[in-house]
Order: sequence, then C-alpha cells, then structure tokens
Amino acid sequence: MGPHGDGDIEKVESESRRRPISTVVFVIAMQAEAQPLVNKFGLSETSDSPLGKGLPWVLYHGLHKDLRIYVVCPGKDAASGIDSVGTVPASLITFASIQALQPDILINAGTCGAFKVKGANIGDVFLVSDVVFHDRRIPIPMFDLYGVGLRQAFSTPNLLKELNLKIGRLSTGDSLDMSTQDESLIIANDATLKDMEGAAVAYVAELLKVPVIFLKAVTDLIDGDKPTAEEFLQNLAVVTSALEETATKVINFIHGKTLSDL
Ligand code: FMC
Repeated sequence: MGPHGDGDIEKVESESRRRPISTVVFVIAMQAEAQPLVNKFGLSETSDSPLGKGLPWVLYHGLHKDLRIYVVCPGKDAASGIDSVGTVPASLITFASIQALQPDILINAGTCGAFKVKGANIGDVFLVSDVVFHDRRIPIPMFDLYGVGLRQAFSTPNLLKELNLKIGRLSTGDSLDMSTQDESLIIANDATLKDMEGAAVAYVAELLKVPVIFLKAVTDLIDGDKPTAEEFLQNLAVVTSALEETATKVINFIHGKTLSDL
C-alpha cells in the first residue's frame, strides 16, 4: 500500500470529523430557491468561477463569521432559458463543486412534493433520512436495487433535535408530475418526499466521500386535491422563504461545530 493507502484515508476522515467545519456548499436547483439565502448571507456571485468557464452554472460565495459558505446553482438552460432542474445538472454541479471547493459538508436545499398521509403540510421543511430514485426501473436481479439507489443522508441527530425538524425519506425522479408507475414505487419505498435532484446529489457525494444533508421544503401535497404544477407555482415564494429561515438556522447551528457534533 502506498503513502495514501486506505488506512491513511480513514485517518484523514476521522481527523476531519474532529475539527470545526470550515466550508459548506449548498446545491440548489432553482434561482428562486437560492436567492433568499444569497440575500440573507450577503453572498456575492463568483466571477471567474473555479467550476469552469463558459458554463451556465452560478456560484455564490461569502463568509458567515469564519465559516465559508458557497451556493451553487445549475443556472439557465440555453435553449429554454429556465432553471436547469433535474438529476443531470444537479450531479454535474455537485461533482464540480466538490472538486473545486473541497467542502466539509454539502447541503442540498430545495422544494419538494410530500404526502399529507405521512404528516406533511405545505411550508414544512424536512430533514431527509435517506434517498431513493423512483424512475429507474430495471427489473433484473441486483440492477433493480441499483436503480432504486438507496443512500443514507449524513446522520445529524443533534441538528434534528435542536431545530425540531420533521424527517422522512426522499424519492427522486426527473418529472414533476407522477406516473402511476412512479407512484407505486414511491409508495413501495415508503417515501414521504418527492423531488428531482436529491438522490443524484447523494450519489455524487458518496462517490467523492463528502457528507451530505438535505433540507426540503414542501410546495405541494402529492395526495392533495390540487394539480401539482399549479400548487407548486402558487406556493413557491412563501415556501422558499421558509427554506431560507431553516437554512439560516442550520448555518448558525453548524458554525463552530465538527461533523461529529451534528
Ligand atoms: N415533484 C418533484 N419535484 C418537485 C416537486 C414534486 N411534487 N415539488 N417541488 C419539486 C422541486 C424539484 O426538485 C425541482 O427542482 C423543482 O422543485 C420543480 O421543477
């Protein structure tokens, strides 16, 4: 084994858990979701972004006391001019920002749909326990498990308790609406929340061994009586401000703490 054998990596990882968190990266799909947080912490847009040139990705940076905060968004799609939501852009910006910014922890923050039968209400901000995909159906032994892609969020019992958040499983797919096949998988997987990025961010965070947590604010009730797109647009502004409030509490909680304190 060379100088960076597995033992050394484990040592570095356990050491990093014992020193205060210095860099946090928020991965946020929509500009409307990011803006309240950018304003709150007075973050500036990074010109000459270390994430690469000629890309639509938007990076903000700033300091809260001695904690470095970054917010990364996938930016506008060139063809349509709308925010690049979904798993593909989310994976790419997560990968690039981990490589360039070396965060101690990632936070994927955004809106989501949720089941009221699972105790969710519009405007609730959930912490996510674990994530799955609901639109990767591969009915071959083991490929089916790969498709579901169950991954744990980094465990933060103290944060959960202190902020008194609701907690639930998040299911990710690349559609805002829900086909009957999606629905049966979401229910079979016992998910409470539904979004379009979380499980993709978790995949990349695991690849690059960075702890990740998820803050998901409920814009629409999947088992409610309103059409999802309408309900989503109607609640987006109010819910993103709830998301900002919780994200601010999370930043204040994280400041000065180590990963093991969370
Ligand atoms: N289903 C899937 N995604 C979302 C949702 C729902 N019911 N409500 N809000 C969302 C999130 C997704 O993660 C996207 O970033 C965006 O809001 C909707 O395009």
